[in-house]
Amino acid sequence: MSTTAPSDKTASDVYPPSAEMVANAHIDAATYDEMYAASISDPEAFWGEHGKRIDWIKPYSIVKNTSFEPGNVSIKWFEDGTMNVSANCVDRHLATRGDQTAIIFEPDDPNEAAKHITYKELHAAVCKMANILEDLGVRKGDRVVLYLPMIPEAAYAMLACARIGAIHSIVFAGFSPDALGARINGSDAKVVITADYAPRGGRQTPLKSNADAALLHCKDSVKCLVVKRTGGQTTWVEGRDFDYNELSLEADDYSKPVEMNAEDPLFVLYTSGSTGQPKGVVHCSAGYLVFASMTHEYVFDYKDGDIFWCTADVGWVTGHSYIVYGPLANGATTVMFEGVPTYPDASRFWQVCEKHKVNQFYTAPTALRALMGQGNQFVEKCDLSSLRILGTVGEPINPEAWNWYNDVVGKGRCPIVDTWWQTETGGHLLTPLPGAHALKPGSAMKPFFGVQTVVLDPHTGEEIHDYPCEGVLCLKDSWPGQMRTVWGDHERFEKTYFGDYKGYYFAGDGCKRDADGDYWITGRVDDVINVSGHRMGTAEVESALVAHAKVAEAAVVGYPHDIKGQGIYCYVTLMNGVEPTDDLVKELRTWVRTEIGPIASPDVIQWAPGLPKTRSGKIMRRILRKIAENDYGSLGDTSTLADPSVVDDLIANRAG
Ligand code: 6R9
Repeated sequence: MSTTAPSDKTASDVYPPSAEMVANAHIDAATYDEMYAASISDPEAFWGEHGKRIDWIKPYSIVKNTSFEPGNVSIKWFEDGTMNVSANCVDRHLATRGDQTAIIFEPDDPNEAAKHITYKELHAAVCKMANILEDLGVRKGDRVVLYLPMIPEAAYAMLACARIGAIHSIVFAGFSPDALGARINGSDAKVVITADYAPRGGRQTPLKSNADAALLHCKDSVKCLVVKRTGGQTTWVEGRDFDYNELSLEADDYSKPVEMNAEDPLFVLYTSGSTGQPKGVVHCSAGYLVFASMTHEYVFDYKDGDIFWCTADVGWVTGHSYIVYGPLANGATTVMFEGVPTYPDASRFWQVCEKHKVNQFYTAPTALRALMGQGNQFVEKCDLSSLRILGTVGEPINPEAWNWYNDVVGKGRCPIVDTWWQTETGGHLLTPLPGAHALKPGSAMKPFFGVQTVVLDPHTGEEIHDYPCEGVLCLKDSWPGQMRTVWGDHERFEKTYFGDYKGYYFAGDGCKRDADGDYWITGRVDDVINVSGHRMGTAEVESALVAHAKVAEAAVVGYPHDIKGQGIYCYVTLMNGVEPTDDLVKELRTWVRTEIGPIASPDVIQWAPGLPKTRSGKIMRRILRKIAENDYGSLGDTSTLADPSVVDDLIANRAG
C-alpha cells in the first residue's frame, strides 16, 4: 500500500522523466542544477539576465534591493526600470502572433459555442475597456474592484487596469455582498466591474444584485460597470451604473499603455490567514510578471503553440498568475472555463481537454478527488492524447489522487508538477520541472530558480541542515514575485510573515525534506496535531483514510482529549453508494492503524456527506475543529463557504 508517511515513500515510488521528456523539455537535470546554483550564488546576475524576458520602456540598472531585516522589511526588484504589464501581455505579441488565439473561452453550458479571441482582438478589447475606465474617471494608482464570472471580460478588465496604471482587486464571484462591500471600502475603489449574472454549473448567481447590495455600504461616488453576460433582468441606478456592452460599441480601440515603474502596484488580492480579517496582498508590476511568466514557461514546459488550461478562477491568485499574466506574457493560448468540473456531468474537464486539444492541464487535488470518486468511465470516454503535462496546486496531494491522475488521466505519459506556492509568493516556489526531476507522488520536490527554501526548527528558529529533516518552511531571501506589502498596513506585513522567525519569510507551512533534498509539504502548521506527544500532520491521517476504497474524502482535526492531549477527529465522505455502518467505522480505524501506526488510530469518525469548503475548494478546518470541540457557539465567519448548510448537517450529526 502506498500511503505511509512521506519520508517512508521516497525509496519506492519514484517516477523518472521519460527519455523523450528529458530530450525535449526546456530544462533537464544538469541545466536545472547549473541554473539553480547560479541563481543562488549571484541573484543579481541571474535576475539581471532573466528580467529581460519582458519588454522594458526604460531598462533597469538596479536588479535587487531587498531586506528581510526586522523593522526594515523592504522588497524591490528592477526598481529603476519602467514598463507596462498590459503591453507585455498583449501589444508585444501583435507583430508575431496577432492572429493567434490568446484566449479560448469555454462557457458553462457546453451547448453554447466556445469563443476564440486572437491577440489582435484582445488588444482591441483591452484598449476599449481602458478607455471606458478612463472615461469613468479612473487614473493611475486608482483601485478598481472586479466581481465577475470567468468570462473574457475579466481578463480585459485586468489588462485594462494594468494598461492605465490602475490597481485591480478581484473579488471571487462566489463571495457575498458583505465581503464585496468590505473589499470595495478596504481598497477605496473608484469603480466596480461586475456582470448581470454568473452562470455556473447550470445555475446563475445574480452578481449585479449582489453588487447593488454591497454598494449600499459604499461611498456614493463608486461607479458600477456592468457586463451583460446573460441579458437577465437587473435593477439600474442612473448615474452610477454603466452598460459595458453599450459603451464598448463606441469606445476607441486604441489606448496608449502608461509608463509604469517596476515597483508600481499591479493588483491587490485579499486572502485569509489563520487570524484576523483577510489581508490585501499587494503585488507589483515587473518582478511579478517576470516570475509568473518564467514559472509558467519552465514549470509547465510551455512551448509556442501549446494550449494551456488552468482550471482556477481569476478570483484566486492561481487564476491571476496562470490564466492571465503568465500565459499571456508568454504569448500562449490560455483557456478560460466558466463552469465546474461536474456539470453537466463528471466528464466535463476531460471533454474540454479533448475539444480544445489541451496540452497542459493544471487543477487542484480537491477536484481530482471528487472526480476520482465518480469512477474512471468519465475520463476513459474522452481522447486525452493531447495532454503532455499535468499540474496540481492548492494543498498537498495524497498519493491515491496522484496515482489516479497519473494513471487514469495521464495514462502514465504525463509528468505531474505538484506546485507549492501561495497568494503571497506570486508564483511557484517549490515544484518539480518536468524534464529535470524524477517525481515522487505527494512531493513538491525542488525550489524554483532563485528560491532559497530552508527548514527551520520551529522552537529554536535555527536552520536545520540535516537530510532527512522536518520543520517549518521558510524563505531565506527574496524572489521577484514576492508580495511587497499588505495593502495599507506594512506593519501587519512584517508581523505576519517576518515576525515569527527573524530574517526569514515564514510561509505558514510545515515540511519534510527527505534524504534526496526533496520537499514534502505537511500542511499548515496550525493543522499539526499532537497526540500523546507524537506530532502528526492531519494530512497524513487524511491520506491514509482516502487510500481506503470506500472513502472519497476525509478531513482530520485535533480535539482536546483528556489522556492524549489531542485526539484525532475524522470527518469522512464515503464513495457514492457506500453504506455508513458501525462495522465500517471499525474497519477504517484498523485501516489507519495499519497504514500509519497505532498512534494515528482515529478517536472519532463522523460521516460527512459534505465538507465545509471555501469556494476555492479549501477545507475550512477552523470550523471542523470547532465542531469537533463541541464549541459551535463560536464558529466565526462562515460566509465564505461554498455551501454553508454543510455545517448545520455536521453539527446535527456530530459523533460521540
Ligand atoms: C496557490 C495557492 C496557499 C497555501 C499554502 C499551502 C497550500 C498550495 C500546495 C499547498 C501542499 C501544494 N498549498 N499549494 N500545499 N502542496 N502543492 O493555493 O495559494 O490560496 O494562498 O494558498 O495552500 O498550505 O500555504 P493560497
